[in-house]
Amino acid sequence: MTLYQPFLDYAISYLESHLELQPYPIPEGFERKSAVTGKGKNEQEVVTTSYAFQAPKLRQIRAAHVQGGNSLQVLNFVIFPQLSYDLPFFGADLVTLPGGHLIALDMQPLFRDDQAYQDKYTAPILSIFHNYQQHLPWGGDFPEDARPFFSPTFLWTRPKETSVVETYVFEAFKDYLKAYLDFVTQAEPITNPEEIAKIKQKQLQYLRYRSEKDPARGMFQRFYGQEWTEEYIHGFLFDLERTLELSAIRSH
Ligand code: DBV
Repeated sequence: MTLYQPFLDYAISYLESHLELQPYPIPEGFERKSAVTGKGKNEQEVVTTSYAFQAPKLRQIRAAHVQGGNSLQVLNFVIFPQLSYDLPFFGADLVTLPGGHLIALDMQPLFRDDQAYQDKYTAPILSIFHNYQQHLPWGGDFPEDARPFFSPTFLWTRPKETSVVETYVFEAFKDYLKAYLDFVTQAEPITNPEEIAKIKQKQLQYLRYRSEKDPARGMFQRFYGQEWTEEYIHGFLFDLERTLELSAIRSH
C-alpha cells in the first residue's frame, strides 16, 4: 500500500456514499500511464493513474495518483463545481519527493476578499483548520502569485515524518472533505446570469493559473514526454476551457 492510496480510497468511498456519483470521461491513454526511470539498481517504474467522477452539483471530481517508489508519491485531488454554484474548489496536493513531503490542502475560494463569501465558506471550517495547524505548521516558501487562490484555511506544510502524513494529514484531509460535502449539500443553484458570469470568469482564472503553473509539469515531461503532458494538463487535469469550447460548438 503506497502512502496516498488510503487517501484516494477514502475519498472515493466517502463521495460514493454521499453523492449520486457518475463516471466522468477520461480521455483515452490517460487512465494509466507508465514509464521506467533510472538505470540498473536505480531502475524504477513510475505509474500515473487517473480517476474522474461527476455529481449533480459537481462538474468534475478528479484525481491523479503518481506512484514511483518510496521517494516519489503524489496525489493531486481536485473538485470543480458546476458554474451555477458559488462553491469553492476542493484542492489537495499531496506530494512526496526525495526532498521530503509537501502538503497543500484547501477549499479554494472563488471570491477571496469578499467578506460574505468568507463568512459562508471559511468561517465554518476555521475550527478544523486551527485544530490541525498546531500539528501541521506553515510550510514556508510559497509562490506569491498563487496566494489569491488560497483561503485563510489553507493548510500548507512540509512534514518531516511520514507518520505525520499518515495521521494528522490524513485526518485533516478527511475533515476537509466532509466539511466540503456539507457545503455541497447546502448549496443552492445561482440563477442570476450576472452572478453566473462572475463565477465562470473566476473558475477560468483559477483554471488558467493552475494549468499554466502546474508544478508537476516538469516531472510529467521527464517521465512521459511533452506531448502527453500538455494533453494531460489541458485535456484532463484542468479541462474547463476545452469543455466550454466543445459545448459552444455543440450548441451551434
Ligand atoms: N500539482 C498539481 C498537479 C500535480 C501536482 C495537477 C498531478 O497541481 C504535483 C500532479 N505539486 C506537485 C508536484 C510538486 C508540487 C508542488 C510534483 C513538486 C514540484 C517540484 O518541487 O518539483 C500547491 N504544489 C507544489 C507547490 C505548491 C503546490 C505551492 C510548490 C511549488 C513551488 O514552490 O513552486 N496546489 C499547488 C498550487 C496550487 C494548488 C501552486 C495553486 C492554486 O492548488
